[in-house]
Amino acid sequence: MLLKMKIDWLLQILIGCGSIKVSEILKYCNSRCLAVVPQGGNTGLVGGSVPVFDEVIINIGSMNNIISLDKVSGILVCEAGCILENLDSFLLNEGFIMPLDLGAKGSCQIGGNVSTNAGGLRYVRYGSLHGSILGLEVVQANGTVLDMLGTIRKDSTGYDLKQLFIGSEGSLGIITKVSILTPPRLSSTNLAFLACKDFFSCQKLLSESKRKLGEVLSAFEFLDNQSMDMVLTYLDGVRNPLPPSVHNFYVLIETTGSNETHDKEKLEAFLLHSMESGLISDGVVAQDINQASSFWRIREGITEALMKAGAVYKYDLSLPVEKMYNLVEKMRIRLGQRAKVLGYGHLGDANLHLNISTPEYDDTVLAQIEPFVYEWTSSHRGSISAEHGLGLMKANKIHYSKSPETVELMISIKKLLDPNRILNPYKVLPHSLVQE
Ligand code: FAD
Ligand code: 2HG
Ligand code: ZN
Repeated sequence: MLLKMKIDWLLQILIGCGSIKVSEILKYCNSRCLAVVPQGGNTGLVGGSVPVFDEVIINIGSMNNIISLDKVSGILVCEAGCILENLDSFLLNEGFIMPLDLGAKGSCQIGGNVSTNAGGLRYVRYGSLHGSILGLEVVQANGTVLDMLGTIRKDSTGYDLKQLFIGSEGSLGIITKVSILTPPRLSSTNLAFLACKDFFSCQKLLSESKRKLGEVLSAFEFLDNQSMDMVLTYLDGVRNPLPPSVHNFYVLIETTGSNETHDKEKLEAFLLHSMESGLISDGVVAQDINQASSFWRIREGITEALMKAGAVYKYDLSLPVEKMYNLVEKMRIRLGQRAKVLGYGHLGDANLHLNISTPEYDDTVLAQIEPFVYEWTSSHRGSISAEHGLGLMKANKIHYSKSPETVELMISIKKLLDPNRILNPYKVLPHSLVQE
């Protein structure tokens, strides 16, 4: 009964949600030591947005207003519950685009994107949210509303505190408003879908494309043959745009620029040269937007195909490009016929998505994968989470990427900002250390 009253009260407060309402909820929860889970579009891949026990979920999806767009600078200010794709559609009409794009764009929210420090397909061009986010409004655990909603590019007055909340996965505060620098929408986009015989050729193609397509390069993605098979097997209506042949790797190169003829000629000359030098074994350039979407569907559909295939063990790693695929091969040797091992990801940013698919979860398979995958990544000074965060699933693995002193400082910051530890418990940092 008491719980029902509590929930009714919270629901009432959420009607017509705003930062003041979020503040009231947090004040209430903090005073009673009730744990909360901030939730956006719930598309995260590490269990950050789901309650573990009896936490109160604060979903800010109804805070979805666009507040302003400066049409000269491209600075957009909006509420944190805006869906990424809706923001991109709004901007399209105004001559701008969002600096990030993900397969989950139809459901994920900008507040969730900022909280996970999401990367995605445009990272190679527009970089990290740590650069694009100009300001945030954040509600602290005790209900204090922090106005850091700057709309200027340059500001070196004191500590840049908003950076602490980018990638903190709801463990330090709830983001309620976002100010983001959006780039101009350029008129010409080209997309090539290419095949390479080995990973070394993919790597070489990347360095060549950075040199020769530099100013127009807007995405550089790769998938291996096993990822292609997965998509062809589990997704309806998807086909390989290249004639049947044994291709070990596929690469998508997108260019975005302002001069249709120049950009197309530049890409075609690059592809011809790469074909002649043997870096590319086959390829096709999208002739219209529908064909381009069908190419993207292959790359963006891998996560969905994997979910349909059965159990999946997911790893999101930053590694030196030249070492990256060695891990996939090592994993295949370790697992043999017991699992399908897929390697794909944002090659332009040296971000590997290593996914291991089995008919069902199996502890003996897991024992072959972990801790090996983390130890190997750590030994190459990589990151065990390039863009998905640590959430619940990887909170205890943080030491593979961060030194003990760094983790200790993070825990001190957590305790300072959230002394009652009500914000997203069990996530990001090892729970036992936060509770000490
Ligand atoms: P949620 O999943 O709801 O939450 C994620 C975390 O942020 C949780 O810890 C939550 O507590 C916290 N949070 C959410 N909103 C707030 C808020 N307002 N204030 C404070 N904390 C908050 N990720 C990439 O980086 N790159 C990709 O290319 C990519 N592609 C994807 C493709 C698919 C098909 C899927 C399913 C996921 C993909 N993801 C990708 C992962 C996911 O979409 C991103 O992590 C996304 O940024 C999460 O946003 P969300 O709104 O769904 O957040
Ligand atoms: C992608 O780039 C996403 O497609 C999801 O980050 C990766 O499912 C994954 O492992
Ligand atoms: Zn990704």
